[in-house]
Amino acid sequence: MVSNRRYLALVAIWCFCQPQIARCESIVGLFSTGVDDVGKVLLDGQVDLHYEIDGGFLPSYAIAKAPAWAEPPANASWIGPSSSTENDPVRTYSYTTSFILNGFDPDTATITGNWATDNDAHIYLNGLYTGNSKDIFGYETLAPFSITKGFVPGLNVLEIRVNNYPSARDNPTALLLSDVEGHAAPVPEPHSWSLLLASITALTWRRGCASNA
Ligand SMILES: [Ca+2]
Repeated sequence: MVSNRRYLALVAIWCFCQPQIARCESIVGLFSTGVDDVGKVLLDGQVDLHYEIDGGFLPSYAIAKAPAWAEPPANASWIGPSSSTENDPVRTYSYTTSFILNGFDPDTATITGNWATDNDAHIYLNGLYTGNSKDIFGYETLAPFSITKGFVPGLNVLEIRVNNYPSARDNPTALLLSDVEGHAAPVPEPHSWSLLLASITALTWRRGCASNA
């Protein structure tokens, strides 16, 4: 027969494991580039409503890939400040998208995906550099990125700063993000604490029954 002390320990472990069992819930509102709200790839020239450039100063357009760029997967498209792969001014372009982390523990949040950029680029979260970078040939390879810190409760802003380098040839700039996923653990719900309290109450009742026997 399980002792009262061991019974309580098992119940406590079970209760506190509930948030862990609930891990890996998806963060809503994260999208690859060049898709609509249901993940359908946009036609070339259509505006991507999930990513704006320079704080909304410019829209981002889905564009066909330039010859030197990495091939986009079937679930994403290149986007850029122009509706075609024409020359773009040499400067830094700030692509931003936002999402809400209400109900999640920010310390458990992660975002993963793949990216390619023309030209070099860095990823920031809420204004802080995440450690993810691309060099001037960032357009050649669709490579993985991972963000594991810098999340805050409520509104979060994901920013990709892309530099368009000077070039004597055709010089477009663009960004490709694919397979973008976010996950986080929900904050512990009062439900778990209620279970623990109910179990302690049950244990007290068991002790009362035992002493009356
Ligand atoms: Ca370029």
